[in-house]
Amino acid sequence: MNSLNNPTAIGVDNVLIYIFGISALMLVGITLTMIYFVIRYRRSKNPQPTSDVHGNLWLEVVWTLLPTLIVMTMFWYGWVSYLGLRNVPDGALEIKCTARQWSWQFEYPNGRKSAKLYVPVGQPVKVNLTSVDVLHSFFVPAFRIKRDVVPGMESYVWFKATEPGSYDVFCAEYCGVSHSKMVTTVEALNKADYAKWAQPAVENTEPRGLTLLKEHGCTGCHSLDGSAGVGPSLFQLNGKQIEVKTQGQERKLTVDADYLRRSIREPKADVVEGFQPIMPAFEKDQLNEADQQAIVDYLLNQNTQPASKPQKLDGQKLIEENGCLGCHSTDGSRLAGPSFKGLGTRTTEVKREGKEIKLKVDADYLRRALRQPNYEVVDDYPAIMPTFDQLSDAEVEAIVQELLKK
Ligand code: HEC
Ligand code: HEC
Ligand SMILES: [Cu+2]
Repeated sequence: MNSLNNPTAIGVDNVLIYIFGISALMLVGITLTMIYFVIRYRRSKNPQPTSDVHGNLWLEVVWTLLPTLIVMTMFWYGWVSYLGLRNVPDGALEIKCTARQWSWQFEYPNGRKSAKLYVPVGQPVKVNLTSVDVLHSFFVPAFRIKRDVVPGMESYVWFKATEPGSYDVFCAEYCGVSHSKMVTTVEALNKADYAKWAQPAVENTEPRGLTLLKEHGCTGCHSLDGSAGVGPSLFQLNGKQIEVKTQGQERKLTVDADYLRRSIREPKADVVEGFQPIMPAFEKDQLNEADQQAIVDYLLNQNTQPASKPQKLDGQKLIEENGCLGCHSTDGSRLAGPSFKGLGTRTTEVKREGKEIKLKVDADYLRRALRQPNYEVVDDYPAIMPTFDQLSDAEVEAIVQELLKK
């Protein structure tokens, strides 16, 4: 068992010790008294009854009130501790947890996903629980937390890891054949390691010009995606034909580097038709030549598409994150579904619309296996593979390519 030095565990343990302690005391006290009475008042020593009491009000009151009070303190203490498990402290990091047959998936505020629950030491963590299929139960013995995970319902647990380490997570609700494999861990990392983990190796690939646009507040007035704003959108400006007013005269011009440079330093020189001349001039001391040039370059080259996260899809990671390995092994052994080992070169026998057919595994088949798992069901396996609607086409493609290599 792991360290108990964390708030949820301390709360639960104290109640347990209290109730167990009182019970043990009662057991010992009552047993000793009983043994004493059995010996002291045994028949061989006392052949005749020595007293004939029919009632004692005082005694009745004491032995009714005392146990009631003791049981009430147990209730009170348990209730307070239960509230401690339900009331999440301020500043908790919220992580989404999705349970499925037979794996856990955690999603962090920055959109990152993982099969293990990574948390920083010293910060409370609120885990929002949902299930996509059947009833599961999220159980972390080291933190003394356990909560049912119900499809169609949101629930939560919270905990705070106080020491770095790896803590077991179990599913505590029988949820099908591989229920016992539905295990993972909480990985508590110290602050520095967690920051490193949370900021994946993805470098800041954002073009400098875009960063500058945000830093100087240009995006407060200008959209980058063509949508309307206080100022004209900066989307696809290069070579655009626009109408401006120059010294009260309307004229047409084509957007080029000179025009853009002027728009930044002297925005009132050419005022775009349909807009108020409210853009502040950005002088050299605010925006030096190099930065101005970076912005102009960005506006000219980039076609100013909305900054989308550059993301290389990793098939293997997607397979791990989406719980495929809960049902599919990679070493040839049989789990709930067929092993991925050698899948790319396999000929499988499936039932398609009730007919037995043999087919060679290829990209199309794998795509269908993910999108319509019940269309072709592999012989000798139950049709329990879930449909992964939440995967985008690109993600499916990455997984398919990865599976072909297996
Ligand atoms: C307070 C709002 C505001 C801010 C901040 C602002 N602008 Fe503008 N911008 C405007 C308005 C309004 C116009 C249209 C009127 C005009 O041409 O002066 C404009 C026009 C422009 C144009 C010409 C667009 C076209 O379609 O021809 C460019 C280029 C431009 N701004 C770039 C920038 C850059 C770069 C920054 C940041 C360094 C910035 N703006 C900050 C309001 C703003
Ligand atoms: C709940 C268990 C379960 C999960 C989770 C699961 N599968 Fe399956 N999968 C099965 C079963 C059972 C079969 C065989 C029956 C069938 O074809 O529907 C199967 C079949 C397949 C096949 C066809 C295999 C063959 O030998 O022809 C592929 C490919 C596949 N799954 C990929 C995946 C991927 C990728 C994921 C994760 C995104 C995944 N599965 C998640 C249970 C599961
Ligand atoms: Cu489960």
